Amino acid sequence: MANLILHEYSASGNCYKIRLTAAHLGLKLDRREYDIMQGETRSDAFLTGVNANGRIPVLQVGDDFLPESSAACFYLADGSPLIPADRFDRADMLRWMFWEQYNHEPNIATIRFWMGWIGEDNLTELQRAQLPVKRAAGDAALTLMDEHLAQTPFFVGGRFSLADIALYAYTHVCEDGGFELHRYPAVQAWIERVAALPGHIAITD
Ligand SMILES: N[C@@H](CCC(=O)N[C@@H](CS)C(=O)NCC(=O)O)C(=O)O
Repeated sequence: MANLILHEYSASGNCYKIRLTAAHLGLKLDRREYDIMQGETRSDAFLTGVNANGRIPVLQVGDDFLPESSAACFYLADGSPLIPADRFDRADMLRWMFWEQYNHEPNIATIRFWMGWIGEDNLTELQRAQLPVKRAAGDAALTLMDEHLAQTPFFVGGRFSLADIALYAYTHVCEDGGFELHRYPAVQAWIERVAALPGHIAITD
C-alpha cells in the first residue's frame, strides 16, 4: 500500500475512526494535525491542496486525497475481515455507517463539540435553539442502538466490523456532551466489548 497520511484534528471522533481502523489492521499512518478552532482547514492551501470541503479527516494515499471518515475506513479495510464477506451483511454494514452520519454524528458529535469546545455560554441563538432538538435526536439514536445491541454482540452479523468502529467513535465519548450512558446498558456493554478487542486503541492514543 502507498504511504498513508492522516490529515486530522486528533480529538475528533471522525479522525479516530480512521486511526482505530488502521490499528485493527496493523497499518501505519503518518499524522498531520490541524487546529480546527483556528480555522486551519479553511486556509487556501488546505482548500486547494487537501479538501475543497474544508474539513478533516482526509486520508492521503500517496498523492491522492480521500475525505470523509467512512470512505477512508472503507479504503483501509477493503478485503479485510472488518468488512463482511456476505453480500447482505456488507450492505448492512454500510446501512449503519450511513445511519451514523445522518442520525448519530450530527446530534451526538455536534453536542459534544458545542459543550466541550465552544462552551454552553458561548453558543449562538440558533445553536441554543437547536440544542434540545439535537439532544432528543441523539437520545433516539442511542435508544435504537441499545435495542439492536440487546439482540447481538456487534452491529452486523454478530462480528466486529466497520459499523462498530463508525458508531463507537462518538458513542463512547457521548457523556462529554451530557448524554447519559447508564440509560443504555446494551450500548455500555458493547463499548466494553469493543474496547477489550485486540488491536484497540483509545481516542487519546
Ligand atoms: N462527514 C465528515 C464530517 C467531517 C467533519 O465534520 N469534520 C469536522 C471535525 S469532526 C471539521 O473538519 N470541522 C472544521 C470545519 O468545519 O472547519 C466525515 O465523516 O469525515
